[in-house]
Amino acid sequence: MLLKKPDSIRSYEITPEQVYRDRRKFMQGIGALAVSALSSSSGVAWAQGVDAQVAIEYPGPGWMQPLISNRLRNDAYQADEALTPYALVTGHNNFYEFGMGKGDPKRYAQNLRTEPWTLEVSGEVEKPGRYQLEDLLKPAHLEDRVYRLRCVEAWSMVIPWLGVPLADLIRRFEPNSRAKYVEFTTLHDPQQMPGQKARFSSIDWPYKEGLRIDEAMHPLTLMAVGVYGQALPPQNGAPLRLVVPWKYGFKSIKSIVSMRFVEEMPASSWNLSAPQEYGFYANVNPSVNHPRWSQATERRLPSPLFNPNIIDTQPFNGYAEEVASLYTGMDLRQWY
Ligand SMILES: Nc1nc2c(c(=O)[nH]1)N[C@H]1C(S)=C(S)[C@@H](COP(=O)(O)O)O[C@H]1N2
Ligand SMILES: [Mo]
Repeated sequence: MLLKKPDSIRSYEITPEQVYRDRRKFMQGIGALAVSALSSSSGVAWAQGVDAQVAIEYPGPGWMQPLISNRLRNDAYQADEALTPYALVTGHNNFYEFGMGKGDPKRYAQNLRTEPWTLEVSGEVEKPGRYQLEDLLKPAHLEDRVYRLRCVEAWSMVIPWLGVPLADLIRRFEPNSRAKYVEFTTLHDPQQMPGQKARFSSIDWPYKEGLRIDEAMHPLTLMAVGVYGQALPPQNGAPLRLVVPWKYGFKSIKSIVSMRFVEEMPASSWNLSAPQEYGFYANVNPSVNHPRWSQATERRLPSPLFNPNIIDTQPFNGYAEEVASLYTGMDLRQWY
């Protein structure tokens, strides 16, 4: 997937030709949105480019606008695959805090208060504290990055995120040598998140996830604040969510309020709820099946019921060249 060396360019420095190429790719994805809205059961129509535009539905807070307009385009992270239409990226979600149906997050998350937003940083760092999202992002550079997202349920999408490399944030907190892992926690607010009130839930709230520090510092690991060139909608984990493209989607924790740097491997929600099914590492791996289904293939959305779009799943979701070396010497069957 790395076509060129990472080479960041400011949006305003892009040549007209690049803009055109970019725009065409973008429009192919967006066109799919317009078409699929009309005929979502057609497997052919969605691939045709239609010059439509994504409405700015989620402008985000005022302070985010200049950051969005000055964002960098990183040529290293553009996919040669059609983008998943905006309507699907923001309408087919897993965010159990708002219900278990794929349409529940969009239906029930719209009133989530995301401004102001505080990130609490604690544990093995020189600069712990309660950081305002605005203060964290202003010195950073937002980037557009197109990544595949592979859910453990065997469906996948191609998503143009907007975010900052997690490593850039972490360096500012100055982790010490005991910081071997990072634990992330989602907002816990049952008033706003009805799923957290459910009496019988597979998850012990709040949702937690974790990464090894070298995974967290890897250049592919992104903290997203937007998608399709605008702010993240609440259903996608506004205002701050992790994106780890070589791992199953459940590692990409949403609406993060805390990062804790620790010495021991932290607990993670899905691992706690079903340890035989969901490991801590959760690297996408077509040769290690889920106990209840195969992981060898995936449904690349949109995937119409009567004309399913089934493709082979790639080791590390196609990012093996970049990340396989993080796991040398590890038995990936044992460390699933
Ligand atoms: N807090 C929280 N984060 C979460 C989830 C969740 O239920 N709660 N679901 C995960 C799963 S299973 C997936 S596949 C991705 C989906 O992200 P998307 O809805 O933006 O596509 O979010 C992940 N992050
Ligand atoms: Mo998922």
